[in-house]
Amino acid sequence: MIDLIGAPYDLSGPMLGSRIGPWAMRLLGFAQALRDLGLTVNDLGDAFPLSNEVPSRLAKRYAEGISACKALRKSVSTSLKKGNLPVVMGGDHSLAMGTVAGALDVYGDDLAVVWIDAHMDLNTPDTTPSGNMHGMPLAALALLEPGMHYGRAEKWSNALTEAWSEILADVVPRPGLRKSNVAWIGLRDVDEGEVRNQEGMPGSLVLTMQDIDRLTAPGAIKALADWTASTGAKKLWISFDVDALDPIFAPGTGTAVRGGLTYREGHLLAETLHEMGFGENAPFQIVGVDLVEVNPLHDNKGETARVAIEWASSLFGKTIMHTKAV
Ligand SMILES: [Mn+2]
Repeated sequence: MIDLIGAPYDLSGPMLGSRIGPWAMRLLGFAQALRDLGLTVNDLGDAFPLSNEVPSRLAKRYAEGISACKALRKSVSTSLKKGNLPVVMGGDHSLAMGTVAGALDVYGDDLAVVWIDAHMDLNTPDTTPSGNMHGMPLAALALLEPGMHYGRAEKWSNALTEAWSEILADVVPRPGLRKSNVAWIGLRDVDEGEVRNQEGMPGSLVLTMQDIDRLTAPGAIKALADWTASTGAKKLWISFDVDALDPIFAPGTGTAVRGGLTYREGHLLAETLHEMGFGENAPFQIVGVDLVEVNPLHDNKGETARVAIEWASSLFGKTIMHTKAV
């Protein structure tokens, strides 16, 4: 059974609007699209209330993000313990600190994360160029301590440093996500500090858009399958940021970067992940999914919410000739 969970929070990115992403996906028929595949779908509603406030103080924004992540951690671990498959609709990508934390509560070292995104989201408070927490969730999940890369002292530092300590202490369960158990796909906008942080994560896999161009999509998918086997992990969390897709196909998102996955490259990836992660003979088990950074306020007639629904349908087994999941 699929548990749909809304996560209406968007204060960790530069642009407001993804807090209503879950509602755009609901109104465009996400649950029904999955039911049409023969799946049982339960929409649990939102993990925390949708707010119409826009606090100006950074400390308040971070505090709301932390409480959103705590609520999600609980919703996700509850869903997993029931044997269900949580699909979390964001919201911005900082929410993955909560969703993956919930999966870590249940699976620990057996969990690996496939991060499909234009960005690494691996900044620590000392490397972030923006102070935006949606660029930092993987660093928190891997419990990366701030280093001394830049010694930045911008205005966000104090509030961010405090929020970071709280996240590492209260949101992410020890010992955190194994540093080898992260694969990135679709990268094309990476910060210098993120590259250094990734150097401290041996065994993790980086597939940039250059890699996808050179290997082609099937070659990149083979590299992903080999990496997954190398981690020893059997449970996969798929964290899909719609900005992995080229802005031609997903214009409604906070930090669009051109040069992304084409519509079909994205779908081939979803279709192959389906084969890898579902069914009795599959080598791995997909245990949960994030669909984040759908921003209806910057969208073009609902295209981005629609493409997220279509991508998720492929992940859950829709193919061109067989619309029912197998
Ligand atoms: Mn992201």
